[in-house]
Amino acid sequence: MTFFIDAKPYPYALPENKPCLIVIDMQRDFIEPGGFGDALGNKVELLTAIVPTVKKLLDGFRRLDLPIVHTRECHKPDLSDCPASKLQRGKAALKIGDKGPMGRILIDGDPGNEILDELKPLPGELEITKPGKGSFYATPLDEFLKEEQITHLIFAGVTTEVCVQTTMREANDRGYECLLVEDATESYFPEFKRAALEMIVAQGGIVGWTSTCDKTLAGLEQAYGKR
Ligand code: TIU
Repeated sequence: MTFFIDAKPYPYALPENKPCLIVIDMQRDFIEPGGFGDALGNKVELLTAIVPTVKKLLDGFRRLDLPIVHTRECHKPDLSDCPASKLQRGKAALKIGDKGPMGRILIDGDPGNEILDELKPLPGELEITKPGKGSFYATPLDEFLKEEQITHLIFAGVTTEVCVQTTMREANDRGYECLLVEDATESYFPEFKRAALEMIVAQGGIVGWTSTCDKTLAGLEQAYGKR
């Protein structure tokens, strides 16, 4: 019997093997004042609104014993993995590697790069560091998913039209069936979030599906809950 998540543009069929939750970049750099997002001139407080929903999604996946991957956008302390184009782009108040109130901006191991306390990975959950906006570029993500025979990915995190959408597009091209949880993702630009969600489901789901946290958990509970 096939179970579904009520989704746009049509119901998302759940696989026999378990789907994986990918939580993108819920790190202090993007969500708290004094980080990279703030240095780029963004209103970071917009992003805090989704923290309880991302937590609810994490709790649901944990309860059902479904796999979870967390990502962090960051660079090595010597910046050897940061292209000059990324370092020099724009008029950031603080550039990548500069010292800010939470340590060096977007550097692996510095306090600002940590995932928010409420959403910290638990033992057994994979945490991936990534130098790009996409989560497949220069990371072991594809290898891990193939090893685990995972075919379906459910996405949450920030920001919708940057790291989340880039990762979904990378995943879609690699053959994964992708669903984005619309109330567990956020952008500094509400109009970009709205447009990104529409782009994903347009043309019969050209990039994948979207649904809400409650509908996603209801579908997962039906498919993988104890019966
Ligand atoms: N600036 C912005 O919207 N996002 C990023 O730089 N990274 C992520 O989206 N994680």
